[in-house]
This record gives sequence, C-alpha cells and structure tokens, in this order.
Amino acid sequence: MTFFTPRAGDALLVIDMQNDFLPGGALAVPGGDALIPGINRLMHSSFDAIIASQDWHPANHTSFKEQYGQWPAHCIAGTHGAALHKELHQVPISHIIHKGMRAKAECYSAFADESGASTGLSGLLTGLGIRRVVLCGVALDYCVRASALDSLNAGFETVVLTNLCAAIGEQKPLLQAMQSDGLTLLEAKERLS
Ligand code: VGL
Ligand code: ZN
Repeated sequence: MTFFTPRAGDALLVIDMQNDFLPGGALAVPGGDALIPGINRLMHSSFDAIIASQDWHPANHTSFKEQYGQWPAHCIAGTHGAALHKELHQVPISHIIHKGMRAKAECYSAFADESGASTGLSGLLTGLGIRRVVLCGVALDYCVRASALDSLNAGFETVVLTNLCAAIGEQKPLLQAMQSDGLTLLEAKERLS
C-alpha cells in the first residue's frame, strides 16, 4: 500500500462524519470514531478545498424502515444525529454539502441522488479548479464508494484513503471491488501518527 501525498488541485471530501453514523448513533459504522484524529491531522495539510458532506433527510425519507426502506431513521435534518461529530475539526472545512433532502430518493453519493438530482458538488469542484478528489469518512461501502464513483465519472482523478474510512460490511472484498471500479486506493500517513 502506498501513502498519499497532497498536491495542488486536490480537494478533500470528508464523507458523513455525523453523530448518527458514529458509535452511539442510529446507524453507527463500527470504528468510525477512531478515524477522527487522523482526519483532523489530514485536514491541516494543504488542500485547495475541504468539503464535508452531511446526510440530511426529511423525517419521512424513503430509506427509513418506517417507509419500508433499508435503514433505521438517521440524519434527520437539523437534529443532533445529523450534526458533524464535535471532535471533528470544523475550522479547516471550506464547504458543506447536504444530501438526501428529497423524501423519495435515496442518496448515497455526495454528487447526486438516485433520481439523478445533483447536489452541485461537481460544479463546485470544477469552479474551484479541482483536478483530484480525495475521499475519507463513512460508510466506505455506501456513501464513500458511491461518491468516489461519481467523482471518477465526473472526470476527476479520484483517491480513496482506505485507512481513513470505515465500512458497515466486510472490507476486503469491498476494496477489491473498488479497485476493479478504477479507483485509486491509498493510505494516509496521518492515521499512524
Ligand atoms: C449512508 C446509509 C444510509 C452513508 C447514508 O453515509 O454511508 N449509509 N445513508
Ligand atoms: Zn441516509
């Protein structure tokens, strides 16, 4: 595994580091909280933009079990569960992207929901002159992966920092599948320090 080194034209995309996706939350991703110190250190390296996404659902979102969806209710807009974890440094974040506001559409990707409605992220990145998108956060098998694929398809070089991501399911087959998708998988040295 090779380490990531930042360069000009990089944006860091910090996916869904919200209370509901971290231990103690409604849809906790195991080990998610252990990523925070490393992500904080990484955010202090030089990026042209640091964008945090937040899953941000109406109370009747289609993905919720009450609506016969797959997930327990989570990240309801404006609630504590939808807030970024308080230990995640907020100062380095340049932009926030909310996603999943439309009741009838699932939205794993920070770029667009499953009906194709854009969040505006692609245009934002292009406007900022970003060439490479670097991802970390949760969940690796849902929102990180979907965001990384959309980034690649939008024409950005795309890197996933595997040791700054946590998954709901098994990691090993997932990493193989992501590599076959054409994603570049690297590690952040910030996880170790
Ligand atoms: C996510 C399930 C439902 C995620 C969002 O952030 O990976 N997973 N909504
Ligand atoms: Zn969600």
